[in-house]
Amino acid sequence: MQALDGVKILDFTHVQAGPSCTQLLAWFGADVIKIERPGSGDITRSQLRDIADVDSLYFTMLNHNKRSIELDVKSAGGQEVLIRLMQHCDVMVENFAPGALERMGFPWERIQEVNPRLILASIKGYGPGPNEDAKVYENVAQCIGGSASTTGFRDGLPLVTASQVGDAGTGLHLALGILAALYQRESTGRGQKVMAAMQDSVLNLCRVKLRDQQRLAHGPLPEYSQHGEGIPFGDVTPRAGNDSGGGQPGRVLKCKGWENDPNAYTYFVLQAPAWGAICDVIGEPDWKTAPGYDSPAARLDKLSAIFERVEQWTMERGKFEVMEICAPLNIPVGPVMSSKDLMEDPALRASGTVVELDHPTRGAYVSVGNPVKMSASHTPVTRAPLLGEHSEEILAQLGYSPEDLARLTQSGAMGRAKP
Ligand code: CAO
Repeated sequence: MQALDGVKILDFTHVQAGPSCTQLLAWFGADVIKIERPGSGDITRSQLRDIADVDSLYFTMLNHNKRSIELDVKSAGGQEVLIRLMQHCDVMVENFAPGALERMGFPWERIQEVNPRLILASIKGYGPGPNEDAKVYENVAQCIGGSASTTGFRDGLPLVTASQVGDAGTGLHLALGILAALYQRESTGRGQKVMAAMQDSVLNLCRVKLRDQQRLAHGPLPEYSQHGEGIPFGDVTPRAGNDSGGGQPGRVLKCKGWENDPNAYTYFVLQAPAWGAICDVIGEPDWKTAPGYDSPAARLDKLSAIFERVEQWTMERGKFEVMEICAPLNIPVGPVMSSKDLMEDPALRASGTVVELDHPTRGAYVSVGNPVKMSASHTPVTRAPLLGEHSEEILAQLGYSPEDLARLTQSGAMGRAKP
């Protein structure tokens, strides 16, 4: 039994933002039917390939637990099947460029005629306004949503982050909207349009930076290291480097081996309740009560010097050793984990957050499983489907006979017949 057993999703998504949303729903047990263009499918199948003629890791890591049907939705046969799928499903999820669904012949009014219970969930770059027709990709979303202007170092370029907050962040928001719409449908009996714009989703994730923008009107931001360095603030939220964005100061500090290992670092938070333990562990017990050190406010103007002292201590220890010493003392630290560290982490393997799967053409591959754990809805992660792997099975489920299948295949609506 899974939480979304019985929920049927027409997955009309591509690239990353949409597929990350429908993958979440699939993990919770929804039947996700991915419609793909005959012959080529989702563009990511062939992007960043590591093995020739084999579905890329890009695709195979974003489309777990789904079924794939090849369908040319612009052909007469394809439109016929699409309509039947719309009648069969509870939710249609899409992240085409603005207007694509209308050009396909399915504005919202028509969708409602086809199935008034169908929820239409869309990802677009921008919400309504002057840019609503613009195409948007991950890094563009990070720029337009306020992430890039506040990421990086003060004296460097705006930076994009590796976290896919534009794509997967928006996918998450959309998934939540879909579940809310499904819940509302329980009482109304009707579907509705659900839209998550990438700009809005990134902005929601950058909420604390809008907080800081307003705080600037009332004085400098003391937790930013530039304050301690005596550098005045301008009138926009500056890039904060690795400074903590919360009320507890934090920095990235070197650990043993940093000269040769790009990830031999730890994050270290000078959390106020842990101050005594921090002073003891780094060998500065007097700082616990010394004037100028004995309260978070008093420490603000010497944060850089304090972190330098802490770093002298961390530099003599490995990043995992720092964790082993500090975590039992309730000091919030965390090693800078490389992708390799994460792939090999036994706890993540044991919890199913990192999974190894077998794929018919690529063999074994490692992927990220469902990060959300539920006590009564287990998530077995299955590999991504091959292109059109479930076409026949899905058509049969929709009530099509073998003759219909032959007719649709012959018309080209389903791509070339499989040998
Ligand atoms: N059969 C027939 N036609 C199909 C089809 C199918 N199965 N699947 C898609 N198509 C067609 C669409 O109808 C559309 O045709 P038109 O241009 O004639 O309307 C076309 O293929 C592709 O649509 P697109 O414009 O969405 O694709 P693109 O590669 O040019 O743009 C992207 C990609 C991501 C920039 C754009 O889709 C977009 O802005 N999406 C919304 C925001 C978003 O999700 N961005 C994140 C992407 S992940 O990084």
